[in-house]
Amino acid sequence: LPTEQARFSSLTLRRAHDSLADDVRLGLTAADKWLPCKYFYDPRGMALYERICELPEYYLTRTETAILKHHAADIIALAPAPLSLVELGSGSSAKIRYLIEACLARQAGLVYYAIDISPGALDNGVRPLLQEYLDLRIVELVGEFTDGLGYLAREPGGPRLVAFLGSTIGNFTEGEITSFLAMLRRVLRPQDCFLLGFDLIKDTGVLEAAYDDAEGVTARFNLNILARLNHELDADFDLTAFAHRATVNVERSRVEMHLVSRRAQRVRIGRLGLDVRFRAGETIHTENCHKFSTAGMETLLARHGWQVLRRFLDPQEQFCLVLAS
Ligand code: AVI
Repeated sequence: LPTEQARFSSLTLRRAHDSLADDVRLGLTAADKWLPCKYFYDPRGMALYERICELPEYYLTRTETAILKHHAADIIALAPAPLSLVELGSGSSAKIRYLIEACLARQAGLVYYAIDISPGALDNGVRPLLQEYLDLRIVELVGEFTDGLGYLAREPGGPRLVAFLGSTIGNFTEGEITSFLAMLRRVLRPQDCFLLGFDLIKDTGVLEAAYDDAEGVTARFNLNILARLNHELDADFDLTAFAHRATVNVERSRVEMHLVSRRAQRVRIGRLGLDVRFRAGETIHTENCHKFSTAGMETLLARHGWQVLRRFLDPQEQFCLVLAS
């Protein structure tokens, strides 16, 4: 049998050009201050996010994993064989393992492509799967989703199931969802399938707890973006002078995360040569986490040429996975 090393390969398609400095200048000089949520995920932010996924209040990861555990075989049965798996974003071995097992139950070997912007995102996540599944090959594609999928579209090979899990789509703006779904449609081939995980609209109290946990991990995750600006842009944010706030915006079906300035203050961002003033109570809007109805998401998918094959929910109808072709 090929060794683990021989069953793993990594290909860098394009390095992400970091626009942190430009984005921070744009966001913190705006009338309503904001920062893009993609900057949460430096190594410390990634570790905090992993802890969030295990919090009792944060039902999303646990629920999606349970749906996959129960329905992986049903999902794979609806997709053509033999299949390859593609995952957009860094993988959690707990989730993808169920899809891998369901594939390997009906075909001899499997290639799993993991597309991620940060190299090594897989290292402590899915790489150990190679030890467990001897017929598994992993190909890491380092780059943007578009580049990774574009690369796969030009490669020969059979049908693929592209998984976009974790309700990451909920962190996109409406415009980003539109261009993402249109891009997917362009680069996937007629036989390919798309498996999308998204969080469902629910009771405000449940959402508030999920995004403002008792242990304060989400607060540290939110504040970490300021620590990152201190390190990378030579800023002097006093982290104790900002508070985490998560509010539910019912009209827009989303949780909004903010950092609230506890007092009037001025922050220097050395690398930008910029002073930013805050009024007491003024906020930096750091993230939106959209929640959807099944009908709403299916309408969005249909608008971009996706036909829903089946939806899979947990018994409490908290989270949904949709398989589309
Ligand atoms: C990554 N993403 C799906 C998470 C979410 O729930 O929107 C990010 C997160 N923000 C606060 N807690 C978790």
